[in-house]
Amino acid sequence: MKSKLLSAFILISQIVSATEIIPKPVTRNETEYSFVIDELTSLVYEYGLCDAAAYLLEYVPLRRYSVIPDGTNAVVLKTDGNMAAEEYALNVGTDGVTITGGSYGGVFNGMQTFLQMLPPKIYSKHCRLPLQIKCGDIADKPKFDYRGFSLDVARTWIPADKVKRYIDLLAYHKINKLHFHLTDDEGWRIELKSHPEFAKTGGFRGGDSPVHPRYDKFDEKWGGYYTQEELRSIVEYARVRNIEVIPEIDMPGHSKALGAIRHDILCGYTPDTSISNGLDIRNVWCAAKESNYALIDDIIREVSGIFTSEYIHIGGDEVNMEQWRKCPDCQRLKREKGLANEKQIEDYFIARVTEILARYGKKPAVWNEAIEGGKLPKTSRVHGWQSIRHCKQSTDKGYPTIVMPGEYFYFDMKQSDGEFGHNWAAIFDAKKVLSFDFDKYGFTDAQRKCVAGLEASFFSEIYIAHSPEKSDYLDYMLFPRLCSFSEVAWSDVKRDWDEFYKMLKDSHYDRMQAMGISFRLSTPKVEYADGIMSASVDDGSTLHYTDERTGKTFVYGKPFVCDAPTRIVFHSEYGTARSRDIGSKEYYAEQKPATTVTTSMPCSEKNPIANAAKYSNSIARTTRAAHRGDWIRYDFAEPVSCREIKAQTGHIHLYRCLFLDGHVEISYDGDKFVRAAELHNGGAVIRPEKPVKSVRIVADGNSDAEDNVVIQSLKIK
Ligand code: TNX
Repeated sequence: MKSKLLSAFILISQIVSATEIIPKPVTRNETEYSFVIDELTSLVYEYGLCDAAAYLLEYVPLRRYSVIPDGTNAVVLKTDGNMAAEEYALNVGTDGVTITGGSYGGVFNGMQTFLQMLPPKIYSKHCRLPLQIKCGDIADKPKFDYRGFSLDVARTWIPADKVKRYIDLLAYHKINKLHFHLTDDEGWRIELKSHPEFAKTGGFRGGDSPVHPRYDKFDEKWGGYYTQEELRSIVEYARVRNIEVIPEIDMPGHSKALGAIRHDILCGYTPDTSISNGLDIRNVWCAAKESNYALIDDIIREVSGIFTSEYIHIGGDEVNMEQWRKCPDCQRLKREKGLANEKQIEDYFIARVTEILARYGKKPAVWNEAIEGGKLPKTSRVHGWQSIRHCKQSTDKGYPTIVMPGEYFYFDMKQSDGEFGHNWAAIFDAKKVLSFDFDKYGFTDAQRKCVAGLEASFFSEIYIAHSPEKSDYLDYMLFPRLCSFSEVAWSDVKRDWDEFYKMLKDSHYDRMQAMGISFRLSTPKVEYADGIMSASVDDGSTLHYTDERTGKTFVYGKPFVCDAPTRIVFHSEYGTARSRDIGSKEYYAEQKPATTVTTSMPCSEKNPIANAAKYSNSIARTTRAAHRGDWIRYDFAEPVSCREIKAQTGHIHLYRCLFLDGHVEISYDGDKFVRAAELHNGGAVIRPEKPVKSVRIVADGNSDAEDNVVIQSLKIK
C-alpha cells in the first residue's frame, strides 16, 4: 500500500490523457479517475489463458499469479462463455483492470486495447512501472471474424524472424489471419521431407538455379526457405497472438518454380528447360497426369501436418488455359469426363485436390477465377481479388467470400503517382482504404451474408528490388494503410478520414514509432511562387530538402529564394517514418518535348512505335528480340536543353523485354552521334552539356531474355 501511494505521488504531476484506440471500439466511456499499475499489481488469469498472460508480461512487467486472490490491485484476465468468441469487455476501475473475453481470442483483443491505453513506450518491451491508465469501460467486438492479411514470401524471400515481426504488427491491429503465399512462379518456400529438392532448389533463384529471376537480383543466387520446424514455430507464434496461419500452395498455375525442378508436372512433358527471364507460361500443372495427384497428395499431407488451419489455399488464379488447350492428355481428359471447356478442366483439377484435402481433414480456399467453371463446391472459401464485381459474383453464387479487391486492399499498389509500386488495380493511400464501404457498392443483405471477411495483402514481385533485408520499404507500403484496414475490418463505428487522421497523428504515430514501424507520412505541401520555395507538413514531422545537383540535404526552416537550375526535393521525417519525395512542379517540371521515335525493329500493331513518343504510360513493343546493331532513335522537333535524359528499354512491371547489352548515343545536330552511356538493366541516364537534338539506344548484343522488346518514352528533366 505504501508503494501504491508512492507511485501515485510520482505520477501526480502527469496528466493521463485518454488515448484513441485503433480499431475504434464499439462503446467506450471514461471517468476522470485513473489506476496506477505498480510493482505490487499482480496479473491474475485463468488456467487456459497462460499464453495470453505470458504475452502480456513481455510488455507490462507485472507480478504473476494464476489464481484470483481478492481481485484488487490486479490485472485480471478471464473468459465468459456468454460472449462471442472474439468479443471482450475491458473494465478499468480505481482498484484494478479486468479483461473478459468470449474466448482466448477475445481476451487477446482486450489486451491489445489495454496496451493501447498505456504509454506508447510499452511496445519497446523495456517499460518500467509505475504506469497510469484512465478508468472506464469498453465493450467491443469485431465486425468480421476473418480479418486477414496475405503476405507473398514466394516472390521475395522473407525470413522467419521478419515474418514474426509482421505477425506482431498485425496482432497489435487485431488482424487475426495470416494468408501465407508460400509458392509461386519465382519460389518454393516450404521444406518437404518427401521432396527436399523442392525447397533446396526452388527456394533460390539466379546463379546456377533452374529458377530464373524475373524482377531483380538478376545476377546472384538469392532466396531461402522455411524448414518445417520454422514453419511450426511461425504457426505457434501466430497462435499465441490470436492469428491463424493459412498456407497457400498456388496451383495449377503460378507453378513455374516447381516446374523448373519437376518438368514432369507440366503438360506434354518435353525436356524444354530453355532459360526465360521473362514471361513464361510453362507454369501450369497438367490436369491429366495421375502422377501429379500423387505428388499433390505428398505435398498436402506434409503441409496439413504443419499448419493447424482447417483451410489450405490452393490457388486457382491466372491459369494459362492455352497449355491445357495444347495438351493432348488434357484434351483427352476433357472428352472422357465430358468437360465443356478448359475452365472445367480447372474445376476437375480443384475437385481432385479438394478430395486430397478432405483426406487430411482440410478444406480449400481459392482465388476468384476458380468459380468460373461453375462446378466449385460451395464449401470452398473464395478470395475475391480482381475487383469488387468479382467479390459480388462470388457472394451471388453463395460462396463464403473473402473480400480483398486490389483497388482497396493490395498494398503493393503505389500510394501516389510518382511513388514506387504496382498500379494495375489503383493508386491509393490510407484514406481510400478507410473509405471502403459495402453500401457504396450496393451489396444486398444476401450478398453481405456471404462475406466471410476482409483481407489486405502484399504481393512481392517488385519488393525484391527495394532492399528486402531492411524493413523500410515493406513497412512504408503497409503502414498506415494497414491501420485503415484494421478499422474497416473490425469496426462498425464509422470514423471519417479527418477524425481517423487526427487519431493517427495524436495517438498512433507515437505508438507505431515505439512498435518500430517505418511508416509512411503524408506528402508535404511544396510551393514555388515569385522565386520563393516554401513547404509545409500537417503532422508535426520534420521537413528536409535535397538539392539534386549537389546531393546535399538540409533541414527546412523557412521559405528560401531559389533560382538555381536544379531540382529541390522535399521529404519529411518523424523518427523512422518518412514521406515520399516531392518537388515543386512549378519549379522543375518534367519536360515532354515533341519527339519522333523510330526503330530498326518491326513493331506490334497493338503497341505501335508511336506510343513511345507520347510520354504516357503506354509502351511500344517490337515483334522480335533485339539483335546486335538494332537501334531505337528519338528525334526532338527542337533541340532540348535539359539536366538529364533517362532512356530505358523493357519495363519492370512487365517482363524483361529489354536490350540486355547496349549503349546510348546522343547527337547535338541530329546527324553526328557520340557514345554517352552504357546500358545497365536496359537503361541509362545521360547528362548532356548542350541542347540535344537526338538520342539513340543501340544494342551491342542479342537480347535473348524475351521474344520482344519494350520501347518506352524518354524521361527528360
Ligand atoms: C495479382 S493476387 C496476382 C499476383 C500478383 C499481384 C500483384 C493474385 C491472385 N494474382 O500473382 O502478384 O496481382 O499485385
